[in-house]
Amino acid sequence: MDIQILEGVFDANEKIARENEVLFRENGVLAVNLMASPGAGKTSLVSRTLELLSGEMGIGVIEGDIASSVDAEKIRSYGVPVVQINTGGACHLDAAMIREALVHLDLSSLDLLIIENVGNLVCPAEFNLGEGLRAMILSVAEGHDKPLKYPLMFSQSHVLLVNKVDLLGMSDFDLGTLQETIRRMNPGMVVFEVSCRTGEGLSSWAEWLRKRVAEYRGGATG
Ligand SMILES: Nc1nc2c(ncn2[C@@H]2O[C@H](COP(=O)(O)OP(=O)(O)O)[C@@H](O)[C@H]2O)c(=O)[nH]1
Ligand SMILES: [Mg+2]
Ligand SMILES: [Zn+2]
Repeated sequence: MDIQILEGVFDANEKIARENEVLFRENGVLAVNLMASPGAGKTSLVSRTLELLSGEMGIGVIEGDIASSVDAEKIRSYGVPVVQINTGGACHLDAAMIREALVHLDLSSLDLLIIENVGNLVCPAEFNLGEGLRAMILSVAEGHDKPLKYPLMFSQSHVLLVNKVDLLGMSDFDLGTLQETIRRMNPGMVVFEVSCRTGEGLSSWAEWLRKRVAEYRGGATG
């Protein structure tokens, strides 16, 4: 694609993203764009978050995948509204896909919408979906150097979950080095060290997210 066509694609996406954002605002729904590489633990984190928060607020989930509905079926077992998007080959979600998915959700009954993006550390960061919060996961198995190799996603996300900390003793992943890199690239980024396997660190994440939802709805801050 030449540069002009590419700019056209991004402009069109931005326009729809802003429309999505207005819908989220009007309905008081904090939309979280959850990004990570394949296997980092996105679906596991969505499941754990539902266990911790779905009893106290309305949560909906959009599952983005290139193919299949495996993840959506897992999430559906939690009894929350789930919409599957199959991108048919595309390696990221875009704002138009979200707009279509929103037709199938009753936004007025939701406080939080978690969007599991397609597993990919590159282009999901380039497509605004209209979300209120960009969250990403880096798992211990991927190595602590990934922010240097995929700077856009790490510098644009508001929150980073370092997942699979139960595996720290089995790898050369260095949390100190990662923290140092993040401080340089994105000093405002909030970092949680978690394990979706053992549950470690997840109550702090849930507590933080609860505050963000309340803030978005114009309630409590802090
Ligand atoms: N050891 C360990 N495995 C995990 C953890 N979180 C997820 N997994 C496993 O990692 C694999 C990929 O997880 P999944 O949630 O499907 O990742 P996704 O592709 O990013 O949605 C699965 O086998 C999970 O059971 C964790 O904290 N520790
Ligand atoms: Mg998944
Ligand atoms: Zn892509």
